[in-house]
Amino acid sequence: MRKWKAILGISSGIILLIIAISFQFDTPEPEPAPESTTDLKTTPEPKQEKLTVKAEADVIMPTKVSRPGCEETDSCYVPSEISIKKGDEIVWLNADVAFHSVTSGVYGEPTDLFDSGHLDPNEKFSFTFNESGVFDYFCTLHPWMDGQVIVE
Ligand SMILES: [Cu+2]
Repeated sequence: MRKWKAILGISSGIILLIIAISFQFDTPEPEPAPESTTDLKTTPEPKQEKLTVKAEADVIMPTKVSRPGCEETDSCYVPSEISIKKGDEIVWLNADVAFHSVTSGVYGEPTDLFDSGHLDPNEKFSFTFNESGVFDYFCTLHPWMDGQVIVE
């Protein structure tokens, strides 16, 4: 009888071993790492450059020139004196928060060459100089504001 028990014990041991091995084979393999080709290639959004209002200008009217003081440093129009060639255009920009004008002549004695009228903040005015000479201009609202265009 001992012999049978031993055989039974061995065989049951073998069965358990087989079960254990098969169980090991059944264990699911670790899932393969996601292939790099499946990466969603996100196309970078094109950088939208903000359209700056900062327009190109040759002469600007800076802030606070609606009060006297800028004439002391000659900075009511910047630059207050500009030299160009005949046929060139000058663009003025009102970079102030107040109205200004670009008017040919001197205060009290305007000439008929050009007059921007009242320029709103951020508004521009341009004029093409087709004659050579020295052209004074001023602001009709602020007597202390003056500038000069030299056309060669
Ligand atoms: Cu002004």
